[in-house]
Amino acid sequence: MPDLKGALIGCGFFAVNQMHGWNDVKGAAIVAICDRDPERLKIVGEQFGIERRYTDAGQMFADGGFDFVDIATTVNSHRALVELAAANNIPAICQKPFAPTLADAKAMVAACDAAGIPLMIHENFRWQTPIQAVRKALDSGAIGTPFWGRFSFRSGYDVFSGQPYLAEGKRFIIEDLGIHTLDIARYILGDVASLSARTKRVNPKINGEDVATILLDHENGATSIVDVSYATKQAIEPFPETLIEIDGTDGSLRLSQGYELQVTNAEGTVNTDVAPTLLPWASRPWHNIQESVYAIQQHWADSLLHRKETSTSGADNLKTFALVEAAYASAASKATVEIGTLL
Ligand code: NAD
Ligand code: 89Y
Repeated sequence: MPDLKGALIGCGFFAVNQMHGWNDVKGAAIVAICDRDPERLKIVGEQFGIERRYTDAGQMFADGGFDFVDIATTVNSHRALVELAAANNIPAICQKPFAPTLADAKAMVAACDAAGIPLMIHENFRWQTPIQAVRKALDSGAIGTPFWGRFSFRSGYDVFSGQPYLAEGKRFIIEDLGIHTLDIARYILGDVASLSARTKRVNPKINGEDVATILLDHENGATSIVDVSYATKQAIEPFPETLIEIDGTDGSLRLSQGYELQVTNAEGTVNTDVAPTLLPWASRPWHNIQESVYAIQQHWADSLLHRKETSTSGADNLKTFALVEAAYASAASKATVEIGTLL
């Protein structure tokens, strides 16, 4: 397989995982990196032995010599950098959250479509081993047709020490973490017709909401609840596990803390360990997320080489991002929001 050459923009907290992931991906390698902060550029450049280093993304595109760009910056720079990639006809991966607003996200998809380049949002949670195991169990027909679900992420983990900007924004948990949980709900139970949401801020030291409860009506008639919290202190901290309950016409499925999947139907109950692999460069408890970073990046390389659309393309991710916007709108108005009005 020919090697794809990639460039990465944004050498911060999370990009280190992406750089490790690229080292493991077959068929792609990072040849240039960019960060406007020379310190971060130096740290990541030396750690991963990358000699082509830039503090200006425009200059990096002007010099060229790469087949795709991986944008690992925070949300406010996403639109400008994706549009820069489109202007240079370079396929792009962009970290979540897609953009500051749905209008920006739509403009980014339009720019990439007009340039004829693929855009993938780095929405990695659906690539986690336990989430893939739930998808496979449903696809096997083990519980029949799902009619109800719960997708739950409740934690007291200190995310602010590694990502201090999360304490500063007016929006927090839905935009940062709930976006993944909403995407998992779509991935498992299908697209959403309408939703209603309630939010709270419990931690007085942050600006945004740290608790959200969202009721989803899926297009296929299933109902689900997405509940997320960073204000939940428990005996055993579950970060970063998404717990799932699905009831179907022929049985039920439970993904519980400790990465145990239980499937029950007329034939009985089967328990399976669906724990993620601890990759050599990974560390607990982040290994679940870290493995999914490698998985989504391998998916990108395979898709780009074989000219296939990615699972979390820009067009697909608009439907997840619309749920984020809808959840904030519903929490503010206390009304149900029809998703079709946003797309
Ligand atoms: P960070 O602030 O630690 O790093 C961002 C880096 O980008 C900084 O070094 C900054 O100098 C650089 N940067 C910003 N704008 C730039 C520009 N225009 N040109 C060049 N460099 C620029 O942030 P982080 O915690 O690494 O988060 C980055 C993104 O990753 C966020 O969108 C966050 O939501 C996302 N994230 C995703 C996951 C996941 O599992 N998918 C997990 C954590 C964070
Ligand atoms: O930024 C978030 C993400 O995408 O996954 C977990 C996280 O790092 C903190 O909520």
